[in-house]
Amino acid sequence: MEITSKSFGKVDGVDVPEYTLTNSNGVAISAMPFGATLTKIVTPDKNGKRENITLNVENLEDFIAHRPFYGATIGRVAGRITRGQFTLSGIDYQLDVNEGENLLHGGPEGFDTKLWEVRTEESDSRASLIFTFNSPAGENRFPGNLSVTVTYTLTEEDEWIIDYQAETDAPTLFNPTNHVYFNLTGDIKKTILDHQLMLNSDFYAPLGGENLPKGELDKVEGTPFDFTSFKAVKEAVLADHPQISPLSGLDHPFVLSLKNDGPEGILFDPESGREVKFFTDCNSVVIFTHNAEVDDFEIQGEPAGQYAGITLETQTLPDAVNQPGFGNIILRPGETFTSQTTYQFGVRAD
Ligand code: G6D
Repeated sequence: MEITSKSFGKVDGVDVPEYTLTNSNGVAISAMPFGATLTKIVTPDKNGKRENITLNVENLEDFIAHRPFYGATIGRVAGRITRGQFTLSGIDYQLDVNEGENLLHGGPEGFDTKLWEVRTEESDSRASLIFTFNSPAGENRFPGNLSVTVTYTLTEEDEWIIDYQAETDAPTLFNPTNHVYFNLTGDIKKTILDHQLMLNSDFYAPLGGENLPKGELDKVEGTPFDFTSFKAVKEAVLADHPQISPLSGLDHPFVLSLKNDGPEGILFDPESGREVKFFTDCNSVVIFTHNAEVDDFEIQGEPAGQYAGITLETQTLPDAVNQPGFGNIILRPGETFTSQTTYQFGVRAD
């Protein structure tokens, strides 16, 4: 295992390092403490060619100015909270909203906009970046002082393990995710439409107006949302379906079966042979297929095009605090929140 670091830029005069963890198979992950953000994943393809397989912002200025969420830690609450409102312990809360009347990805002062503390840990078989951040009570008008630790670990088994831990001094909400976009071709000028996807998911959450979950869970069977066996992402993204056509793609939560006898999902690129398996204890994964070109900054000299990446955002179902049956995202004093998601990288021939 090797850990290196270089400067990624400065924020308010403070140098922001980008760390790179590399294992003996040539798999490397890079991350920076601004937003506890994953900036790069380099893996070999079936011919041994090492390339970056994520959408990555190339400089800190663009990351701060345009807030693309690429690779960032999202919190306190991932996804949308309807009208930014919820009731907890008999108290009605109104959060600061940032997408029309709703809250998206933690609000205007989300975790991705914060400079976290970082330290490293290393052993023979693994290396970790440990990010910590204290979110004060009242941030985005959330209750409770929340102390958060997010650990990124690279192993010799080619796994990127994300461990979340948090504690609070008053009842609050916590539902983090990582907003990494994969493009397994290694060339972000190509799309992810020909990637193959498999998910242990029999239900998805349909969206209503403003991309808010309707509160229902619908069967995937017989719909383009059925990824219970491998199929090309484009079969869903380009489908003529009332949940998909208006969005020009997927931006949907899938309920995970959590069978615990293998990965919850696998993304595979037949051209490069690369695959990513993911394992999680979260009850859902949000699949977002980068449905429009992002042209307010450039990556490799060009805007990131439509379908340039696909997310596997593991989390409790979005808007859970307002949708019965979506899961519990309430954290209380005396409790320790823990959650783990693992992405495992590999190659296969077919
Ligand atoms: C998320 O679901 C949301 C999208 O709607 C949003 O545009 C993106 O993050 C930035 O996955």
